[in-house]
Amino acid sequence: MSKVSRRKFLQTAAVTTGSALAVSANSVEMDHSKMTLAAPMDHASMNHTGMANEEYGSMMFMKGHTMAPGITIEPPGSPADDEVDYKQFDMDIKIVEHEILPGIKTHMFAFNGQVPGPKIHVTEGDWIKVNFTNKTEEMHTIHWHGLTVPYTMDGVPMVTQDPVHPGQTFVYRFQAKPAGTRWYHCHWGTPLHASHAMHGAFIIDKKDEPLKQRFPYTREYTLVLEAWDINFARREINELLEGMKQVNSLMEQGKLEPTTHGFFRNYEEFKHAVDTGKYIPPYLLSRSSGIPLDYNFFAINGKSYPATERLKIKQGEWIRVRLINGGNLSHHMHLHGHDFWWVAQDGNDMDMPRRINTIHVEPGSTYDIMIYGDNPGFWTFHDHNTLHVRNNGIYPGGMLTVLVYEDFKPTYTPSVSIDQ
Ligand SMILES: [Cu+2]
Repeated sequence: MSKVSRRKFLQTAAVTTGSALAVSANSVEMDHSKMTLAAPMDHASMNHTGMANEEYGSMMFMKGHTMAPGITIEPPGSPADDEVDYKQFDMDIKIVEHEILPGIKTHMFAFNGQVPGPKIHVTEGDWIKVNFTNKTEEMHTIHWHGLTVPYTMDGVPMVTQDPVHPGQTFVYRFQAKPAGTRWYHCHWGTPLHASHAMHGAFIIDKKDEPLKQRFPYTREYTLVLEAWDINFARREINELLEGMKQVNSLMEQGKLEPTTHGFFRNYEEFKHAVDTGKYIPPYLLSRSSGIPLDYNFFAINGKSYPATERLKIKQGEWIRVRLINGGNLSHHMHLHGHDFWWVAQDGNDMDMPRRINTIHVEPGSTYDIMIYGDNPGFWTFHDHNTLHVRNNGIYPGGMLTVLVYEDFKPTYTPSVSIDQ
């Protein structure tokens, strides 16, 4: 495939998978004076950047974008390199085979090959630069959830930026604020990408941590809670890749027509194509539409019980646990043998910490708790919706881990335990 045709393929494939949400999001750029019904795409109309001509270039992608392969995009919105001292992070996105627990491996989108993505841990006020390179054949972005970044860095495709195309690098630059437990996730194809499993923790420490005065914790854990339908993920990834293959083949035969393959200049043109039956939007097809997700694996930091990482504590020690819900379901995390202190929500310290033993963890939200080691033993910490404490329907499993006292000599252990 030539460079130009490859870019055209990727561009069109992006639109095909971008769906109508993208269309309506960009309807503010509608220009009635330029409306004509679509003609088949013509290679000669491509300019040197591989972008379709103005007629077709302004609809699905924001004005001024560039689509040259391998290019690095640095949008405005934060100080230049020589104005502040940036902490740099390189992030890429690939499809990896991830082992949820022994015997269960499945393909997922993964930042730097990890599920969840790498934890970014910085101090409030730090200047951050993330060089994000897309190593898949799908579109992606990164949204910085709960951070007050400039809008150009917010990572919402078709609203604040073009999606990051295969092979491209997009540079996110912003100041780390406000402090607290925050996170990041992909904002393209969110039901698949963000939950399966393009998400990770973004922890911002205060320079002087006031919570440490009341809760002098010496260790902390970050737990990203995940709910997966691995059959949905497999189906979606395969169908996306297959769809891109078909688009590629049609394009090479010169049979790819913009209005029949989801490449519109504005909302009116999109609506007209649907109303006249020229274009069938993806949400009318069988794909994921109409198929309720059937979550079958529940994980903490990428692993289901008994593969989950244990929490360690000593007698007389405070530990801090940061809970981040990276999935689409609600969880109710219950700790046996202890009341803990709920001290922060969405990264912000609560005026009045509350003493509880079960905490709701809603989609998109983060919660911080402090646990005091005053009851030596082995204590489970799990979602009290016990349907989520299963692996493919088999109990026990899923969203469960164990709080283990390190300096504890057990006086009794059961004869059969998968945990010992
Ligand atoms: Cu993505």
